Amino acid sequence: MSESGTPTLGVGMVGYSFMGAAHSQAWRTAPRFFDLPLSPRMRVVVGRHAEPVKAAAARLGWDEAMTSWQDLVARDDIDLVDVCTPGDTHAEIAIAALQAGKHVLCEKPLANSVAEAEAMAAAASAAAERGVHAMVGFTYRRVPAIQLARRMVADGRIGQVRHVRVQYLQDWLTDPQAPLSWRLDKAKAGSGALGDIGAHAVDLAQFVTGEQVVGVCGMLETFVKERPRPASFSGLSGEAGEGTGPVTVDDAAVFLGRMSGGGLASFEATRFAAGRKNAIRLEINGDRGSVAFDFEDMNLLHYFDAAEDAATAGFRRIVVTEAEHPYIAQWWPPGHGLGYEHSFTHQVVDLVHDLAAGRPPSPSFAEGLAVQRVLDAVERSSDSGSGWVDLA
Ligand code: SOE
Repeated sequence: MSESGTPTLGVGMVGYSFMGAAHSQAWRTAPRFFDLPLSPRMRVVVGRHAEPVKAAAARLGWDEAMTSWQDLVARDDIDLVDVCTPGDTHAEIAIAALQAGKHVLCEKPLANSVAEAEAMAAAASAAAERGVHAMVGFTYRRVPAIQLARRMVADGRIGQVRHVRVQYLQDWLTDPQAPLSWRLDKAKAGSGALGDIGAHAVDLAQFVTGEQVVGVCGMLETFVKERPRPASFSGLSGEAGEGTGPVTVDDAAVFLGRMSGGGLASFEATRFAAGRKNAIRLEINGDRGSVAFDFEDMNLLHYFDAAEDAATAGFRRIVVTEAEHPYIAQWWPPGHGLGYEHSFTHQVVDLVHDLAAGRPPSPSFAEGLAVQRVLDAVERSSDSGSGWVDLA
């Protein structure tokens, strides 16, 4: 029991690089801005190398550092395992934690293959019968403007969905001298832009429309096939070394999709969109209007109402910072805006409420598996060059 009298939720996190830092911020911040029914206790952070993970524990606010996730999942004072590692270890850690009776929050994409994702979804389904729950970390769902877009589509404000257009544009690999990292190694990451940021694009398309992608046709490309090895080891870089090494994943993915409601979708996920830093651009066109969002202006949602008088109609700019908007009342007055890290805090808030209520969190591992199936279909379409791959 915590000092505030609410039951404690003992948390252990595996991995402490970029996602580990974002999740640590969320575990620290959520109870300070939101009234939570459980009090998260940041007990343990796990990493492979003792000294760096000990420094990370001090920097990120964890009580202890360990070097064995197996020992973590065996601890009685751990109620939830937060998996912030590259995709090649998601399945073994999450399944072991669920079988040990620990709730799991697992970073996206759920896994590096459909087979692994199926095993994770099966383990989560079995654990749910014992009141043990799992969530996959598609955090962009928890940007207030995205939540508003979903609500507007669900309320029929744009009518029947005809077009879904999602681009996830980054440019951190545009320079051919940018060094190798674990994200460029298929054995660690499973795929490149497709799984890393294309997974977000697919999940957002399905989340905002409430529909599923039921067929795809796509192509993947690796523009730069050899890169310098990183000069020194880090959690982000992976193994260091001399000379160059192969890039074994895609640099960019471009694919078409058909939505379960009959609409057409187009997706782009690239790390070569020079000048675009983290531009998640989503536009849904319906037969009564449109919504449009760009993460680089993440506090805005643009809305077009086709019923408006043509003489004065046009996209209007909604500043999504009113107390009526999701999560905003706990933060700042109108117009002050939120950032990237807030969606991670919202993820913790929703997860803790679900766990306290005994509700299955969303996105579930089954939803993560559905995204994995789309990614796999895009890879099969690209590899075989055979065009359309049905998912129905
Ligand atoms: C790198 O592309 C990355 O860190 C993704 O892995 C994250 O999911 C995204 O939020 C930001 O970009």
